[in-house]
Amino acid sequence: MKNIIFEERFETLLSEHETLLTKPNEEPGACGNGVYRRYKYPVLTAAHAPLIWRYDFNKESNPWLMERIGINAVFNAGAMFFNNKYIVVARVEGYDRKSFFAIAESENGIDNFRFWDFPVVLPETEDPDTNVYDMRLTQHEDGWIYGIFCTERKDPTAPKGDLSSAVAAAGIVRTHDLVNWERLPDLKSKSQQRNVVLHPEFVDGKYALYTRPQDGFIDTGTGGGIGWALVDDIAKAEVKDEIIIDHRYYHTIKELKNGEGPHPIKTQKGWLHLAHGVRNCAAGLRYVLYMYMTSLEDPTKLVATPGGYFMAPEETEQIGDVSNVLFSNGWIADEDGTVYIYYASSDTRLHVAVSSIEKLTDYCFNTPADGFRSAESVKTICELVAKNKQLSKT
Ligand code: BGC
Ligand code: BMA
Repeated sequence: MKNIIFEERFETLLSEHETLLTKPNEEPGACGNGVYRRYKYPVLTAAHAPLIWRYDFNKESNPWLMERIGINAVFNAGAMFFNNKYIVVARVEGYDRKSFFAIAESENGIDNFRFWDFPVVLPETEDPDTNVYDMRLTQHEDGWIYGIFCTERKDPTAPKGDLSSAVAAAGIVRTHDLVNWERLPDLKSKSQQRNVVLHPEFVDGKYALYTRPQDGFIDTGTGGGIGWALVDDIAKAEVKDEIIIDHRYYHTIKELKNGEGPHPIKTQKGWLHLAHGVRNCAAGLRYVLYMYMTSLEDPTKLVATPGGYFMAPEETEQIGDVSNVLFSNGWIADEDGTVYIYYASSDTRLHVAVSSIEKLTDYCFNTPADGFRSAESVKTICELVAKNKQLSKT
């Protein structure tokens, strides 16, 4: 017997999904700030998740064609250019609050992203992960593609009844094809770690990691900011000497926490970094993106520190599962210098903004550094006004 409900829903589901996946993105009409262009539509949302992940398409076992597995959000994605495609490895979160990784690809980097049929099957260590998220991809000069991500497990020392205390550490995997992943031991470190990122080149013959030491699961405490550590063997990675290269400061956008975004891009003027900064306020934690540059000769030395945020949540980006958050752990630089910045808003969806290495470098070197006091901010504005007034006289 024909199952009308099933047939109708099947057609509608498929066509609505296809319309969403093939919807062209649009450049914004407004002139913007000249530094980057945000594209109008998110590149990935929960609704982009393949229907075969969510529906049992068998008429016998699912006569009403109901959704069986719900996807809650698609956000914080690592990114790379691979086999002539723009690839993102997104953090996908189910209705069950567990997140996992899944790869989506696009021909142009700005729309028509499509997930691969299967999510990433991540091998585990002998200590199983409760939750995994925020993978950074690095094509390393040793020939492997590495993925470093946060692995979270319940704190074994938490008092009975405390079901929230957890331990964050850096999990490490590597691959050649983004399908078969080899799990290496988690990064050993005296402190908890989140936002660990592998630098793409050897430094003094060693693997170099951006770290983010933290005293507790949420509080970075005495962990002063984005750190740096050299590691002899990535298959037995251990943070021994860790130095802080990008500090946190009182009354700035990174007062409470900061963390490296994707691995930095090499430019003629230094390594270009994208990071996130967090401050606390009555509405909770506010996450914004900021930039900095480090020296090619000594990647631990800051050479440009533009003040304030680079991007902050705007309009609909401000609202989501965890509101007031922009987070980025992926970007792709084309050979012509175009940079695709994949950023997520409010732990809910993934967007793209486009800029170029030249513009971002100019932004880093010519945006005044944070003066740390209101009077200094006024002084830099007055200097610019005076310079502009001078211009109109000539
Ligand atoms: C969440 C992350 C969050 C972290 C710290 C984890 O349980 O999954 O999204 O960054 O807690 O708040
Ligand atoms: C963190 C991150 C992200 C998340 C953010 C806001 O600490 O690691 O996964 O986007 O919190 O919830």
